[in-house]
Amino acid sequence: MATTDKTLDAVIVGAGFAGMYMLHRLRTLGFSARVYERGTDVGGTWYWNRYPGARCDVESMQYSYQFDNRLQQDWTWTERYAAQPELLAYAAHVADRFDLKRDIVFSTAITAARYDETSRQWTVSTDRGDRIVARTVIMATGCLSSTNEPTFPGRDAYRGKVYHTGRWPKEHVDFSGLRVGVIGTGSSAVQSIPHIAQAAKHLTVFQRTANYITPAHNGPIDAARQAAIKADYATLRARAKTTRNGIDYPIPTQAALELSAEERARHYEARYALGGLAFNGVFTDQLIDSRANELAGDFLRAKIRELVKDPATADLLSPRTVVGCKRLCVDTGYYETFNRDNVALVDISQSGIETLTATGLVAGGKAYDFDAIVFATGFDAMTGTLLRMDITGRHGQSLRAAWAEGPKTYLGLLVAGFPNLFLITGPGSPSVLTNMLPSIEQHVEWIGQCLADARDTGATAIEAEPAAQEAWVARVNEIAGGTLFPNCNSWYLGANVPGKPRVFMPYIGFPSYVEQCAAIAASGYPGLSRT
Ligand code: NA7
Repeated sequence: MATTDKTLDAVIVGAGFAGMYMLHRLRTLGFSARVYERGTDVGGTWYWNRYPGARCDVESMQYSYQFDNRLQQDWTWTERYAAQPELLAYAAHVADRFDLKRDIVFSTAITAARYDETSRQWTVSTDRGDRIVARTVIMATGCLSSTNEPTFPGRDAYRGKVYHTGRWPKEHVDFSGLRVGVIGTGSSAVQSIPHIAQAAKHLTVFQRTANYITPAHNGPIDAARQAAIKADYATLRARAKTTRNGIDYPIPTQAALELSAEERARHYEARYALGGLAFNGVFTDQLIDSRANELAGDFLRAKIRELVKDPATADLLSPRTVVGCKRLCVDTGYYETFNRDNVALVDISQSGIETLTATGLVAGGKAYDFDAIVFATGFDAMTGTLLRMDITGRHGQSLRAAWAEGPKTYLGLLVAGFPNLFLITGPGSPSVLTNMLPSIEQHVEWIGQCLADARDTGATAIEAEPAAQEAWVARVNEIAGGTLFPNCNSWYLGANVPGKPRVFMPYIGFPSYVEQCAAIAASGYPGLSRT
């Protein structure tokens, strides 16, 4: 077992976009820091999600760092929505450009972190037996980094190949000539299914819940448009920060229920033509009033009937849930895939997957044989990775115990009882309801400032006060309660993982969140004890 001889100012867990920028920021502020990453390279979510068709659902010109103007001017995106290889290349470029890798330890997972009240330091343990002592631990562990792998009976009996979209192999997976089953119809399935269908001899898709899907309208980025954005990038970046999700889309100004059917249809068509997540905000009442939401659902269901030839399949693909309550999926050719002769859709909403067998699986009492099964079953989102580590704060309290009824944080950044532990895009912050890159940057900059301010005042322990945390958790819930977001079994609520507490985790509203964080920093950090 190796123990590092020097106490670091900070250990950062994860070398995705959050961990990379955190390292750069801390260096700039004069702190010593080291990143630990379980993968063999940088990229985080884009390192693991290599499945065919993996692509960001936020436009490239916006899903990118803005902290360094030369970086955003120099980098050229090729497509409107970047595919996984391009995002990984971007991450590698950033790592090289800022010489980050000399402070990143790869192929090493953090298994535990324990706070010592006397020394006011954390001891962090790795799966390689190392122990690192640091004043601060910063969890840059991502919101979708622990896969959700349902424990179907017979899982060990199955003799074919098994893949999970969130842990896709680095090597090319060749489905040609194979009978393939895909379990799940969320974003990862929606993106990968058209590609798998093209290669496979036959593809069977097992759907528990139909999701709302809008078209990406992806394609090459026009060079003139890219140049125009770069000529005034600051304006686009600033405008994006005024929207609820930190993405520069037209802000809705009218309520669906105030308009005639014809006027509404015009708005829906315009947003559908724009494509992607823009459809979340066609009208001001869409995510607040269920009657308005139902109208948006009617529009999307009509689109499915236009795209899918077989009426029974179109009906099965038509969601009955709240539009936007689960994250909208953004597709290229998903619905059209169900017009192919080699693709079948199986409804498992009633039966679920009953069991895996040596040769396939059983659902709805029927046996299916497969050469390969793809789990597109998502993630133990937002808390999974944090709780899989053994994190122990003051008085020997574990994070698992502190969060037994659901995650509790102050600003999504700090946890009472866990001094000097920071979360980037943690539960209680806007995170997954926003464009992750500006959310990451805002958190990294706030944490850097908070640490620098503590250094200036000589404080060595920074901790959320329990009352401030309680008030924050109540605020997050109150805001969510005023919307339709909690009205379905989404991973925002933890509802996709059996036994997980049902608590709405993200804070809704990027601009008001940023404002509050800035006000707290400017007024001496009320809600935090700094000693
Ligand atoms: P998602 O969106 O959580 O989708 C997972 C899918 O897997 C979804 O259709 C689930 O059905 C299905 N699922 C999960 N567990 C089971 C079981 N036990 N049986 C059958 N089907 C199951 O994950 P993704 O990876 O697609 O996307 C995650 C995010 O990544 C996405 O929101 C984007 O932000 C990018 P359910 O809907 O729960 O009934």
